[in-house]
Amino acid sequence: MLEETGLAYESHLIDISKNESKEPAFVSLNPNGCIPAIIDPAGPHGRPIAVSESGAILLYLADKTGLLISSAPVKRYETLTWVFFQMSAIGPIFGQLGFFLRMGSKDYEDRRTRQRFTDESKRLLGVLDRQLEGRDWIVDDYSIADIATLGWVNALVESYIAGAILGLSNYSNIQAWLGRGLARPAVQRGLHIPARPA
Ligand SMILES: N[C@@H](CCC(=O)N[C@@H](CS)C(=O)NCC(=O)O)C(=O)O
Repeated sequence: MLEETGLAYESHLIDISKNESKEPAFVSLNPNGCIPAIIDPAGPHGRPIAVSESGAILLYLADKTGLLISSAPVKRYETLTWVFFQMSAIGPIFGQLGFFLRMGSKDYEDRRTRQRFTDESKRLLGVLDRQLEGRDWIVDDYSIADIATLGWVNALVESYIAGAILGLSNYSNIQAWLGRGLARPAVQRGLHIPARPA
């Protein structure tokens, strides 16, 4: 989002595997101790503001710049619907799938949990695929709904290696949308910011 809007910013690497998001300095930005969080030194009334929860951050930056969300009420709420769909469903379910497939798989022998999150992830992919039928982007023009969602779908493939398990190639609208999203220069830059240690 920061790359798309062209806003000046400084990035900070927070290593959640070392619990850095649970340290007091970070928790002062997000009481829930989860990345991402931002501080805008030039917030409303010229005062600094901390914003956490990626949906709130995206909306904050969209409102600040007047970019990536329509100002027309119907399109604005349609965009927010899909942002909330990511926050309430895609993010939590894909995140749990990733946990049970990769990070936590050795600690959980019962495969029913993994199956549950696989099935639910497929259902959610179906919802997204149907929304993308006949559209380049989730709500007509590229928006914060796409930015919110692209990262999670990309993580299914790149981080969780779940493309085959989920039959991702069957969701042709998602495949095309993901390709369009990843072809955006701002997305390509953003995927590598902040740089990870080798
Ligand atoms: N709904 C939150 C989810 C944030 C979230 O789950 N962040 C994870 C990484 S993807 C995290 O910081 N986990 C650290 C932890 O749980 O210790 C958002 O969209 O910002």
